[in-house]
Amino acid sequence: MSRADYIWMNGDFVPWDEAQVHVLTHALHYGTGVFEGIRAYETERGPAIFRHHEHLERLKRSAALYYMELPYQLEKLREATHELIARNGLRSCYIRPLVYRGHGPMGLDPLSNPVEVSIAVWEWGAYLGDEAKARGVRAKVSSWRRISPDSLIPHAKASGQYLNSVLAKIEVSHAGYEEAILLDDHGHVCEGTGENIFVVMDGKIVTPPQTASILDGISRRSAIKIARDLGLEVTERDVARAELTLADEVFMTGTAAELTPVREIDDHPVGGGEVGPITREVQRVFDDALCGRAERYREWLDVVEVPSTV
Ligand code: PPE
Repeated sequence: MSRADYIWMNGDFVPWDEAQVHVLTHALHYGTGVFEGIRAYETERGPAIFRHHEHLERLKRSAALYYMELPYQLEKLREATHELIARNGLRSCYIRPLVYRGHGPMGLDPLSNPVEVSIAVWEWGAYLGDEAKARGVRAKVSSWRRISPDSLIPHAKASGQYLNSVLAKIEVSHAGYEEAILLDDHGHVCEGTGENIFVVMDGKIVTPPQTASILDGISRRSAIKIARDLGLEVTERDVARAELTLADEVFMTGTAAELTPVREIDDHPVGGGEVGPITREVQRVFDDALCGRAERYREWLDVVEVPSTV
């Protein structure tokens, strides 16, 4: 992992190696944290954060679902992120805000533990491997089901919930695949360990709905908007497992993975095993939007203003 010089912790810019917590931090024991994954890209106008506001809003909502009130206004977190990118001299980076229950009383009632906030930034290259975006990944349906809304909150991006993704990821990587696809508790297709999923059939795009235990991905929303703007039909409906292998094309979206094609699922080549034309087209516009090359989606970019104090 590449490092940066500073991490923002509870209002201060702390040197990377000094950004530490106590071993009795509540979130370390019980997973009581929520986080975001955001990316900034180098654009003509400087580093620009993709859909920053939407990510910060989701962070606040995730925190609220676990009864945590953010001790900072979102605008303050936005400014801190700008300054952090500038202080670290980064042109493009991954951004990881984390809101978590800190050191305080032990036990499952977290309500008197402090709510702490940190933001880290670092350069993070191809998430699913160097060839993933160009050629697609090999995926396998995991034996683990995605967390159910009966016991957790699929819509919250909460630290503890990621044990589910961790199990699925370990399972498929031991089996030699690059990514896992999880089914929901009804056996419908849900999503990847860190990506939403789309299938293309007969020229139309289908993706699992909000009720299928997905995370409401911001890249997902962007891909849906882009595809519709391209004149493509996008339907949100339950997807049967078999449709994954019957599909002409499959792709995944996520902040870390961006738009990544899937070329094989459960040892079946998807379509002809080559990246299909609809995936290519949506991916092309998506990448243009990320890097500020698409005029139409400029409003999605929060250009980093370097504060005069840096
Ligand atoms: N589902 C899950 C479970 C998920 O973690 C992500 C993002 C998505 C869907 C896509 O959401 P969005 O990024 O808003 O389009 N996963 C983040 C964490 C990855 C990690 O390894 O950590 C990410 O992509 O940043």
